[in-house]
Amino acid sequence: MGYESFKDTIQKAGSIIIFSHVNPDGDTLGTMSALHQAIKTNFNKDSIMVVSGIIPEIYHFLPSINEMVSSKDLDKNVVYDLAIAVDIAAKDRMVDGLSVYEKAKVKMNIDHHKTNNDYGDVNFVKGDASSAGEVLFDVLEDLNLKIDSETAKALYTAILTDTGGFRFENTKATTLKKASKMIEYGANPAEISRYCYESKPKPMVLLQANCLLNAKFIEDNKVAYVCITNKDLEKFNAQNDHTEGIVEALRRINTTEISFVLKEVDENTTKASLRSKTVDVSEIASAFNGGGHTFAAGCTIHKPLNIACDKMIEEIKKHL
Ligand SMILES: [Mn+2]
Repeated sequence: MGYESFKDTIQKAGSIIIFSHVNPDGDTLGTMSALHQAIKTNFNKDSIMVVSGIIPEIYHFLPSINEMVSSKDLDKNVVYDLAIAVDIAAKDRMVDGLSVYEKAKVKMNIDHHKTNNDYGDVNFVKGDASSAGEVLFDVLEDLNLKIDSETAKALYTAILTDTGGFRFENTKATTLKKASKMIEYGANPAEISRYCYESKPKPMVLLQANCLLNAKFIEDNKVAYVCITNKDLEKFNAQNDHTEGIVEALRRINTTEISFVLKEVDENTTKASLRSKTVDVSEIASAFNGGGHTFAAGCTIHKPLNIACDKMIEEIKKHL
């Protein structure tokens, strides 16, 4: 893959817009923040950063986070020279930003999901990279572009969070080497870990405790799951992004092979997150037109919560 096209494309662009995926996580936000910073430092150009959904409080420390705008507030008629998607497995995960992305003169795609089908004009997609942040780091390093301390901080956050704190299967020797370089470039690992892992809002912790107490176990405890209603959130004054981490907590149980969390979006829409230790859950998510990675995937099921739950269990049984 030639990285030169990254430089050329950015040099040619007068206006640049960057998109993160819906329900943004540390990778999509960190990579977007890093890219914005790198474009500013290396090309002296500004870029607009677009988010769909709420930015979790724990990521408010990321550089330029206050400059990020909601996809809802975008002027849908503006045609940008260059639109860049970061950490976006499938285009529809840009939600209401998609039309602006589609309209752009050149579309770039920076990602690490193996289900990504190279939907951009210029694609930097590596299915074996730990995170979109790692892909961007490779591009910047290969081109000898400057990675300042702010860029390094954001990239380190992307790698750290998508590897679950350097614990998941996607943590390779090369991943750690790159993280080490980011520390040399100015990222502070203790500070970033404190923000990402030791700064949970109280409603989030209480919601998680409640979900674990109400978790269900089937198939000889191989499958652990919980269904979360909007009422559950209200009870703890929790927000949608506060459900993050529950599916991992269920996988942590020694008998669990597959864990999943279903979250009511509205009366006919349910969001699903899946995790596993051995089974390829991206295949299960694909059955509902979702996607993701082998051990972490997600989808949206256009059914009420209880029906979505039956359908999910039915599908999982085919894969056990
Ligand atoms: Mn990612």
